[in-house]
Amino acid sequence: KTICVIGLGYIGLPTASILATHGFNVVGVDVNPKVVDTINKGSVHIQEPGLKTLVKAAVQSGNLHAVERPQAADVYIIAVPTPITEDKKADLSFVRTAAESITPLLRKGNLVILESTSPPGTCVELLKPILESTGLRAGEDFYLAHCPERVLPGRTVKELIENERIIGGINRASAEKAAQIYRVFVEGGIHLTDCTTAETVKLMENTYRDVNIALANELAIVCEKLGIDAWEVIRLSNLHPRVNIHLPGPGVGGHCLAVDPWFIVERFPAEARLIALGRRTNDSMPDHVVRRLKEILASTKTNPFHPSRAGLADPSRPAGEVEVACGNSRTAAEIAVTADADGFKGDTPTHSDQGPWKIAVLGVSYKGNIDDARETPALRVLQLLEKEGISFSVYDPHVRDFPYELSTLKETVAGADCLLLLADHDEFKFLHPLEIGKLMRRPVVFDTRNMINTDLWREYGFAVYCLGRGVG
Ligand code: SAJ
Repeated sequence: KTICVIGLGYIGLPTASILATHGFNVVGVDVNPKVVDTINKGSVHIQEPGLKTLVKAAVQSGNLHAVERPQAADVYIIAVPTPITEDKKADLSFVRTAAESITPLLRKGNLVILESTSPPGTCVELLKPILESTGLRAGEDFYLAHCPERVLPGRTVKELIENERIIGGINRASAEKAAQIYRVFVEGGIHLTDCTTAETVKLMENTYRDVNIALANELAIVCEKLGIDAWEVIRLSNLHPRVNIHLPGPGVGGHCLAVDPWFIVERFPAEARLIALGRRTNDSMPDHVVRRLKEILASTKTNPFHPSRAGLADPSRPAGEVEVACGNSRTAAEIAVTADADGFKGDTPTHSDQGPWKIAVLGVSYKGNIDDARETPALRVLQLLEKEGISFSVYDPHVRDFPYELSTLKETVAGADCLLLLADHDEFKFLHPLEIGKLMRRPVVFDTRNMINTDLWREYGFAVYCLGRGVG
């Protein structure tokens, strides 16, 4: 069988390669000649664990060949992007173009599968009419199915094989035909349904996660005001057998969670109120991060107890041992509490360093351990910092392609007044406060992902702030 996979991105490329290594003759189509060229050389334009090896094996087997225009095949798989417009509407232009490029090639007995995440009704209302313009009837002359991709970036290759698959057919025969293809390489269960159900299942999976994260983010803000720790609240709540609260953070990014819920809201704005609110809550988190950061900087500026670089706290001194120095409107007791909670302990050197704040921003991909910065909340954070006139340097060990200049870790941290941790890359969990503190102007860290060991950083004199954790 010949399979034509249209779109060689995060989903199309691994899918095409897996099909090729399972004996299908695969033609991969991408409009970008550079991508086509890279793949035909057995290389990749996307970083994903195991992908390079897979693509190489597929190309070397002779079963995968990339081209710029679709070719006649038995099966067509559409795996193109379905982004969102400025006004939060699904942009289906790539799906439409892909479908139109198939029509001259469509023959009796062919199977067309849509993998791209799409608003409910896309198969029935958009794809079917375009393909039927050929005079062939969907479900009778050719088969049409929606098989949404559900793999987690960072684990794509593994999940492509292991995950359960939902296959929605325009009729039962179409779902069965599509299932025959996926059964060849999918080890998880395969579940047949109709097209619109499959579209909605996919959207609801990501919507569930997005709304759940919004709940966690709301909790984080409440806990900051309460002076308690949201991470502890979540950990303890999740010990309950029927509770699974997700984690707060600087916002929800990527091309899935930040996009897909809008596909439901777009069609049902009056009904999908909770979904829209969740989206807005998550979208507001970068604003919250910058607001909190400004508070931290303001308290850093006025706090007379801030340990200078040279005076990194002596860990042997008991916590809370602070001296009251110069004028401050707070009482000594209040200061002692804040100082203890913030990790301001030990010596009390004053500082007179003025000048603009400099923030060391660590991690700008939309989540940890990946190179993908699409729809990243970090971008919004940086834009807000820029607007506030707060200067910054950016370091990310994974991201290569980013609108702001990326620096080395050393350059980023040098002379900084605050470390702002945004993406939860594993590398950051092992940063040593002593090394980092030596380079910074002020040892202050604001961790938006609860990544670092607070006690350790405090031992080294850092003022540690965490999203969702009240300081009092
Ligand atoms: N995030 C939080 N708190 C959490 C979990 C995630 O703030 O507790 C943030 C992440 O930092 C990131 C965003 O949410 O910015 C999304 O990350 P993610 O890991 O939840 O998901 P994606 O976008 O990488 O992949 C999702 C997955 N969907 C589900 O788990 C239901 C994946 O399986 C889908 O295939 C993918 O969307 C997709 O393509 O739709």
